Amino acid sequence: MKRPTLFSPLAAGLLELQHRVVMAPLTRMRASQPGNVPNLLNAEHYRQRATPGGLIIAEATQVSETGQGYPAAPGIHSDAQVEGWRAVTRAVHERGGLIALQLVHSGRISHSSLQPGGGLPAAPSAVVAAGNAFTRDWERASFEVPRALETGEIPAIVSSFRSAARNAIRAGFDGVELHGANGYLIEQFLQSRTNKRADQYGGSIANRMRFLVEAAQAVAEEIGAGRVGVRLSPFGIANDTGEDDPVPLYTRAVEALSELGLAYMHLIEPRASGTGAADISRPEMPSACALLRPHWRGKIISAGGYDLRTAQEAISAGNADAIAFGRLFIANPDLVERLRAGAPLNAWDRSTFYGGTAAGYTDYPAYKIVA
Ligand code: 8OZ
Repeated sequence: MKRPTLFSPLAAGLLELQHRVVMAPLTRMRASQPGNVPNLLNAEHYRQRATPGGLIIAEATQVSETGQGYPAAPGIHSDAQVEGWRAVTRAVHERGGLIALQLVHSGRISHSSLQPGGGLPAAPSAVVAAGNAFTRDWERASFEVPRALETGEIPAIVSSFRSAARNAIRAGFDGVELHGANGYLIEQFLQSRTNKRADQYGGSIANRMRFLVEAAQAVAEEIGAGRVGVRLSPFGIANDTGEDDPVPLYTRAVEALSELGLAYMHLIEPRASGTGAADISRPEMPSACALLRPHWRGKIISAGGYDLRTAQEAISAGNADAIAFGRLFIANPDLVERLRAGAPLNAWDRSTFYGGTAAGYTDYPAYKIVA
């Protein structure tokens, strides 16, 4: 059989891709206020980046009010949000593209100003993150010590992932991705530095991965496993995370998820910081997708600082089935065509990543061949 390239088709569960250049989920903090509602500018941003049979994973979207971690981050828990997202999915589908929604609960990576009633963010344990939150007024403030969730509160959070997935399908998404990476709630449960619980959700690896597996099961049951992906960052350090010994934890978690028959596993390589902060390079770290490939029976999307050459290499080496690009997709609305043509790429402007309007969002130029 001929080896696949970045431009070969791929079936990932029920998602039928015509090429393997995936748009990574990108937090841009541009939802309409009040209510964190996706709008027509957001629809235009995604429309520009849609290609026939190309998969877009839309930005981290909170499953509930308490799941919000950033100002103007969109949600998928209100009817207005479902309506707003409908315009986004319609715009992508009109161009023949596919779009999945990333579902997040931020846990401790939030701020009381973003929480209903100004309450403290909740997390598996009352362990504060180093660093700064974004407040509702776009200020930076030290993270607060989160409130530890009661065991009895956890089923409702699992249900909020389930209802968010149902809403995503109502809004026209082709699938959802659970955000289990970069230090948000699912990863807070997974990792021992943030999970000090003594109940069935803490302690052993089996217990720490319980929340992830329950959320994935609930969502798969709700919308069908073939429409569900999971994103993990086994060697990540974003948002003050980092497991001392990640290999046994992530091997077990990936093996358990593999049983569910999900559409894909999305792994972040330890080359990218994941927080939008400056780039990091940790060449001493192992490749997440190469390491976990033998433990996963479905498709793998790999993300983290790829360019055309390294993406092609990862696909042809068989370490990944598709490659997600983030910053390159921010700066190049026509990234897929540019990669296909080997055309030069626009540079990204970090100063317009978060918040604001069209500048740095929908005004990056497409490539023009100058005759
Ligand atoms: C950058 C800024 C804010 C949020 C992640 C959702 O790290 C994010 C995020 C990234 O996954």
